[in-house]
This record gives sequence, C-alpha cells and structure tokens, in this order.
Amino acid sequence: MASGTALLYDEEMTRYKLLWVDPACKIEVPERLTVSWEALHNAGLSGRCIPLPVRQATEEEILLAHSQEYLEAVKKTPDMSLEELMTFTQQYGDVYFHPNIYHCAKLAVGASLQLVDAVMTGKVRNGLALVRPPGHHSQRSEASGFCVFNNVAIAALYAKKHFKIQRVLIVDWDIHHGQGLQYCFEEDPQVLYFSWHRYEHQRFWPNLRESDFDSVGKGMGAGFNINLPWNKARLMAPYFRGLLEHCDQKCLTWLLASLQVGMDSSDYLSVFFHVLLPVAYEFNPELILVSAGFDSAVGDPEGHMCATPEIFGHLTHLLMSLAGGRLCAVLEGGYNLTSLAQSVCQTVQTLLGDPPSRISGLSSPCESALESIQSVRAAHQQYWVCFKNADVSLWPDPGTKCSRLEGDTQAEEALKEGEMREIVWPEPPSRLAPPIRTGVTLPAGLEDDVLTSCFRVTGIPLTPNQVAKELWHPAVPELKDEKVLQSLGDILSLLKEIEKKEVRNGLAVVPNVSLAATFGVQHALTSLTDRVLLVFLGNEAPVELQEDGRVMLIQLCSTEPVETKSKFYVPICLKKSSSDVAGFLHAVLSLLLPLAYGYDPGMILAVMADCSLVGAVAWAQLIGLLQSFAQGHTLALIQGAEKEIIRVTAASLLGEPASTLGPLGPPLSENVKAVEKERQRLQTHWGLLQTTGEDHP
Ligand code: X5A
Ligand code: ZN
Repeated sequence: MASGTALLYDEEMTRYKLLWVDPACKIEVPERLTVSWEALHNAGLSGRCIPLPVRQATEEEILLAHSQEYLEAVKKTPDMSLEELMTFTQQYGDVYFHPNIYHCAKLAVGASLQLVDAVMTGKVRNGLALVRPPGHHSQRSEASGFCVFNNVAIAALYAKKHFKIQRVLIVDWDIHHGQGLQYCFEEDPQVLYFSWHRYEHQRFWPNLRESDFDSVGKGMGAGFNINLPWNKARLMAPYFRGLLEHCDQKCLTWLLASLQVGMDSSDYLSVFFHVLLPVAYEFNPELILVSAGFDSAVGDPEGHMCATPEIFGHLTHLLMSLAGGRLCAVLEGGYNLTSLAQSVCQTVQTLLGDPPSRISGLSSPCESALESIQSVRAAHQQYWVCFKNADVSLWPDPGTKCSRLEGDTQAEEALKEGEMREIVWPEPPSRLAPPIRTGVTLPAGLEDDVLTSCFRVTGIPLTPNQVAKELWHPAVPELKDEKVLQSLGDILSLLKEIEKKEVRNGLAVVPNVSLAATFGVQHALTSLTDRVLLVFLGNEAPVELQEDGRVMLIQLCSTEPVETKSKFYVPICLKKSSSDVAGFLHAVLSLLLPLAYGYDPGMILAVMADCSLVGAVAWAQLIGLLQSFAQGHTLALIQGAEKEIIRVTAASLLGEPASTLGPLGPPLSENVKAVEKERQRLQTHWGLLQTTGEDHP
C-alpha cells in the first residue's frame, strides 16, 4: 500500500508580484509561499515529506482546460512592457500580470500534475503542492481572482485521461467560489465539485448568481456540482452603524473580535457531516483533489471567518478515509500570512498521519449556516440517496429566504483598512505523536503481516483483588478465569503505555469484551482523562452509566434497546447492519461523528463485541474516522479471534487508509428512521447534530 506524503515547491513561484497600485490585488504576495514553506521547515514537517521536483506544464496539458486563444494571449505577457501588462490585465477581474507570471503559472500546473502522478502511481499516498498563482477562478479563456491557469481543473482532467479514472472529487475549501472549476465540470458526472464560499446573497466577490446552492450541475452533470453559500452578513445591521461612526480603531478591532462575524469550526464541520461526507461516500471517488485555499481561516482579510487553523487538520483527516487515502491538496488562496502558515502546517501534519488536535468548545452551527445546509440538501435531494430520507421538505425559496441586508459601504471601507491587523487567536498547540503508533495484546497464534508493524505489549496477570479495586465493584464472576485475568493485565499495560505517551493507540483481543471495556473505561477515567467515548458494537451495553457525563456511550445494536433520556447514552438499533452499509455509514456520519466532536473525549474505546453486526471494511472505516478524536488515543477491543477483523483494525490504527466501501445502495429506511429518531432527540443537547434552522424545522 502506498505511503508517504509528497511536498511540491519551487522558489521560482515567488518570483512575480504586483507592479502597480491595485487595492484588490495587493494581498496576493510572494511571501505567501515563503512563510508557508518556512513554517513547514521550522515545524520539522517538510523534512518528513517526500520532496518531488516541480516541472512546467506542457501546452497540451494547459489546453486540457483552456482555449488556444487564451494560451496564446498569456504566452505574450513575458515580453510586454509595464503599460502593456496593465492594459492586458484590465480585461479580467481582480488579477494582475507580471513578466514572470506565465512561467510561474506553468510551474503551478506542472506541480499539481506531478503530485497527481505520484499519488496515482502509488509513489506516495498523498501530498501538497505549494503553488502560485492559484487556479480555481480561472476559466477557459479568462484569468480571474489572482488565477491564470486552473491548476486543479487541469489536474482532474489529467487524472481522468492518464489514469482512466471515472470519479474525481474536488473539495474547494477556499473561501471564494471557484467558478472556474464549476464551469469546467458542471456537465461532467465524473467530477464531483464541492465548494463552500462566502456569498452574502451575491454581495461578495465574484458576485455570481450561479454560485448559489441551486446550481447543481447541468445535463449529465446534474447533481455533481455542490455549492454551499455562506450568507451571514457582518456588521450590516442598522444598529451597528451608529456604533461604528463613534468608533476608533481599537474599538473597531474589539467589536470585530468579540462579535462572531464569520463562520467558525462548528459551521465547517456541520457541512462536512451533513452535506459533503454523505455525498462523497455515495460518490465513492477514486481520487480527491483539494482546492486548498486558507482564506477560510481566522484572520484572513478576504474571508473574515472565525475557524482556527486546527480545523484544516480535521477537514483533511475526514477526507483521508475516502478514495483509499489518495488525496492531492493544491494551494489556492490564504492572505493572512500567520494564519496561512499555520493552516498549511495543520494540513501537512495530518497528511503525514499525526493525530489532529482536539477541538474544544464546538457548539451549534449558526442559523445562517443551517439555512444553507438545509437548502443545499433540499436542492440535491433528487440526486443523492443520502438526502432522500432527510426531512427537507420545507426549504426557503431563493427569492424569500432571507431579507437582503443593505450594504453599508461606509462601514465596509472603514473596516477594510486595519481591521484584520489586530485579530488574534491562540497559536495551534504542537501535535506530539508518541514514538509508537499501535500497541497490541493478542492471544498466541495470531501472527500476521500487519501485526508485525505493531508493538507487542504483555502485562502481568491481575489478581481478582486488583480488578475489583480498579472496577470499584467486588463481585465479578469471570475473575476465576486465568485468561481473563491475563487479558486485563495486558490492557492495563497497554493503557499505561498510552498514558506515558509511548504509544498512541492500541488493540486488544480479549476473551471477555464487556468486562474488558468496563475495566478500560474505569482505568482511563482514573489515570488518563475525564471524558471517555465508548463506541460499542453489540447488544449488551457493558457499563452502567452515571449521569455525570464522564462516559458517553454510543451503542450500535440489532435488538431494540431500552428507552433512554440520557444525553450521554445513544443506542442506535440497526437491522441487517452488516449488509446495510449505507445505513451504518449514515449513523456514523450524521450521529456518531457530530456527537464525538461535541463531546471532545480524551480517550476512545472502540469495542467490537459482535462481529456479525458490521462488515470488516465498514468497521475499519469507523476506526479510521475515530482517530480524529482524543489526539488519536483509541483503544480497540475485540472479542473472539476473527482474523480479518483483527487485521483491518490493526491496519486502521496504524493509519492505513481503509478500503473503500464501494458503491452504496440506498440505506434501509427503518435504519434511517432509527438514526433520525436519535438525532432529533439529541440535537438540542448536541448542536452539531442539527441540519435545519429554527424557522424551517
Ligand atoms: C484564489 C483566491 C481571491 C480573489 C479575490 C478577489 N482569489 N477580490 O483566493
Ligand atoms: Zn480565495
């Protein structure tokens, strides 16, 4: 299986800049690349990547997405005088040319193609191309928004052509709409384009009607273009005007920082859980291209969003479970140099396999985000079965959905100048990964290739007294069984290794999984953390839950569970779940992940008590996704010795991408109903479960 993360960069791409005065373009500076590159170096990340040489794209490659006329026109720019360059520039929107930009644009495309080549041939698993100029705004015959050639569009067309792949997913998390990408693929069902973007009901650049959620693709491509507009207007409410007039710079900055003016991490994650990921799994891509713009991070003078750089570690991680991990990220925007550099590091560190940082304090998505989520799900309901059963019948029609807020140009101008200068946010904590990835404790006779990459842990068998002490519980019948006592000793040493930060995660194959789970939870709560998430697959829930919230139990079972009112106990009853992979996935994406992000556990116990509940591949996917949490501290417990389950669990814990789930059929409607019932019950407690706004229930 492919491993390694490629990094593509060439200093040459810093050798062009704006040569005249243009307020719209002054943020697109060469330092964007140098600070990103240096930050990767200083964090010790570039040294862990596989450096790949950048090359110039050929004309033939550029012509995959652009017209001959446009190429010929751009080709003349290196010989133009300053005056000619300015005139040439004027025919396009928010872009500038420079004598060296044509050369750089060819390198930017070439770097993207080198990355696709390396990933598709298995030379590396994934990678990032740090490029300038960006690409996603440029169109067949048009430069736009700092973009000359459409790097990602060409990469997708190149991948289709040279590697005969039929499904490419493009995730455009830049804060602007990549209209160039939309135009290129809107009729193409082989390329699924997803973009979220600041829109404000068309008041934000590029101010296009077709950036709204109802542009779903055309002809054969209908359903394969997904736009998620961010409409929250900032500081436009009339009562702010008076305030602003009496404001000095300090006061302005304070206002901006204290008001949540843009979307935050909760909004971004909600869109992943309830829009992008369900569709992406259903689409089943063979390759993922990320239009990785970081102007969607806090501090950016274009985006004005509030999501901290850590979020990109999570977005990246969530995508790495798809397409067998084949992911190519290509830089687009990102104009706050501090925020950009941090976001680039978060992305690369996740690509390298380090556990994402914990994100605390996630709340609900804002009303405006919920409205967009609901609208886009409704608009795509007819194309994707994952939205079929969703309750989206009431959705605002585009004309009436929100009273359009009047722009206050004076306030806009006042803010544009120094507004972002003093926005501060805490530096992302360093993401230390223990030296050993996966510890295992296994009964004898379970040797396997994958398991040899794991670290074997054996403990001293516990005495019944020790167990009783750990469990706060005197009478446990199995305590006479030597194998059980040995397995608890093993688990204890595994947890101690995790506690010492020698080992990141672990796998134990045990004779009594219920006892082991209870033991594991208790020990983790005593020595490791104050919040444990127990994901339990089986019909008998192992722990008696206290209502203090120190344990959250998510139980996937096949028999009807007892009625519960607890917000920390989430039973999900799935029928025929081993064959209804779509239903299982729905439970994971729309319930389990949002709950786990909201709960923010310090340790995860993933327990497989009943192997008949779910297939090996689906389980492996779940284990992979769970490593978003608790800094990767997952303890997997498996009852019985089903070799395939043990092998895929170890592989997932080691960070190998799980096999794809394959084409998903429609989920069983009774399973969707069971999931929806729990989602409805819990959404007031756990805001990330919400998919609809208050006005449109
Ligand atoms: C790649 C990118 C932004 C253009 C903004 C123009 N372009 N106002 O982020
Ligand atoms: Zn952008």
